[in-house]
Amino acid sequence: MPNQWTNQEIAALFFRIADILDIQGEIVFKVVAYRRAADAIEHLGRDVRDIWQGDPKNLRAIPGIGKEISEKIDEIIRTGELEYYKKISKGVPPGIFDLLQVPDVGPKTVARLWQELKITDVAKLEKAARAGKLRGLKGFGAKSEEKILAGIEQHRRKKSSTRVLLGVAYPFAHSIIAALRAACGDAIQDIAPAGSLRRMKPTIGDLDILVASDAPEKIIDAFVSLPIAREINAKGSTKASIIADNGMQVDLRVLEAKHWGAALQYFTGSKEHNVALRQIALAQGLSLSEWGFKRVKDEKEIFAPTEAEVYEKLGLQWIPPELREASGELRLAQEKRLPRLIELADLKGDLQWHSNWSDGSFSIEQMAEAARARGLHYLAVTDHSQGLGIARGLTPERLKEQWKEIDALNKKWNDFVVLKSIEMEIRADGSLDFPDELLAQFDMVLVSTHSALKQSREKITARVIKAMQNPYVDIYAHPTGRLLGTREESALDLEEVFRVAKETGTFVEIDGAPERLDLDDVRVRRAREVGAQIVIDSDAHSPDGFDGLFYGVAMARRGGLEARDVMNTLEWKELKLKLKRHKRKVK
Ligand code: DGT
Ligand code: CA
Ligand code: CA
Ligand code: ZN
Repeated sequence: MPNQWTNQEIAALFFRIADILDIQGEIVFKVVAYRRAADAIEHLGRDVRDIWQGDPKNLRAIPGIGKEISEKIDEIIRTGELEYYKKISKGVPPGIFDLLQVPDVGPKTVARLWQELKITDVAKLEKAARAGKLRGLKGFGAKSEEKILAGIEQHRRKKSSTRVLLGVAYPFAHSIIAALRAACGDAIQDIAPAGSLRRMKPTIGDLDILVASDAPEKIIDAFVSLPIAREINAKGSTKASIIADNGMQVDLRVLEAKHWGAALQYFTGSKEHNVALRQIALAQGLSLSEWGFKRVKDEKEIFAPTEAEVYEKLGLQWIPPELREASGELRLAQEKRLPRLIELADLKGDLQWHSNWSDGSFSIEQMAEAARARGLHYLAVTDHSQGLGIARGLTPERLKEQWKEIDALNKKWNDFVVLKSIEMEIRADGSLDFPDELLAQFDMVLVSTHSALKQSREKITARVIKAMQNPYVDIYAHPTGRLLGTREESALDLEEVFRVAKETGTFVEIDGAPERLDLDDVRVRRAREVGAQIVIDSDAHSPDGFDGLFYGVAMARRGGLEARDVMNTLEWKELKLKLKRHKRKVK
């Protein structure tokens, strides 16, 4: 067992304990307590050890963590093990947890399959269902066997398919929507993406598209006939599922307009958000499903044609999809205190992108004109510094040539300015690529790490902090260094980084490049709580790359940021006054 357990690992262990207790028929209260604790740790945004500080009592400050669980966390941190888990997991076959992932197979079913039929993994379940052996169980028939087999199929697909970057899935979903609109015209009353795509998660499992229409067959036929449809998984009268030529699964549902609001709400998720929302409805005597509300006392149906009506009926503010991750948004909506989330149009400039002076493919002028056409007012050029040889990093000599080009270009506009910046490598030992006297001549300086990312937590944290303490270092970019699907986060102590960012006046960045999206929602939230100032950049290497601003804004929205929380919503002349180099001069 690792003795440097991450929050994610501790959360996973608690989810597992909850599953075991659930299967064993433990009292609901206890199961819920472990799930709540797991959820709290997962969304903490800072290392649980920072709160622990050697005393389990400190952990009780975390909502959802009481005495019993705080002591378990303490044991995990101190010993790297948990006796309680060893005890309750004894004799539980590991395949059981996989069984729980099959749609329509809940803990009670798992317990019965295990005890009565000795079914302990998905393969055995499939065999039994095919052989018609499940109908021996009370309450099971041929229909449930079919349902379980379909569920196993779905589970397999989900497990084998890799998740797709938001930056790929988003334009793809919208191209499908455009194609359906073109093919079906007026038959479509409403159409929208739902699921994780609408919530703007950094990666997407499958696409979920909803259509309101009175002609479902027409829509379904058009959908399965799209040129991008490589395979048809399922085709019914109101829903269909395909595998597209890029490998993505796309689920389409057609429904009547009167169900639109409830369906859009339901299929947007997240599942956890929906579970909590249904509880709120029940407490008001209403049952909520994808079809609408039903009054519990007399079964009267109440439709919600728009999504806003679903929330309104429950006395809640409408919740932007990006916030629907069951991380406190429902309480804020009840108290009418939801943030006014930042929008793309709030950004005035971009502080990280690359030209053909380093690893970009376009000239500074081409990039600047593209950004200006998108409505931006300034751009800070951040080609790589010499330390990054593979990216044709700039030497001081080439830098001076680049500055001449920038000065000349700036004569061209009176509504747009190109600023001199750099993406400077923080070397493995924490030293910087350029001396202070050169750094002082930039408009601003952005630093990052691309090498020696496997350093220990102590080493990499000290290295980054040293850079942030430099008076000419203004922004720390893509903090964790993650590359989605290919590179894990570094071991960096982000809590410490945010603290030092606040103390030194260094900004931390949300990098909008689809493969980075670093910081993510949980970290964004924490950065703001600690008081670090945040910027959103595209990290573009071509004009299309400025779309990164849109994805970066999505992460900021998921983290609950408002425009005022993001420094590059300011015009350059205001932003300039916030840079530490300028603040010092003014004092
Ligand atoms: P993904 O596809 O893995 O990126 O994530 P989602 O969130 O798109 O998940 P998906 O495609 O399985 O389901 C779409 C939405 O449908 C999900 O966000 C919430 C809703 N949903 C699906 N299954 C359940 C469920 O068992 N219970 C509840 N309450 N909602 C569900
Ligand atoms: Ca989905
Ligand atoms: Ca789906
Ligand atoms: Zn970079």
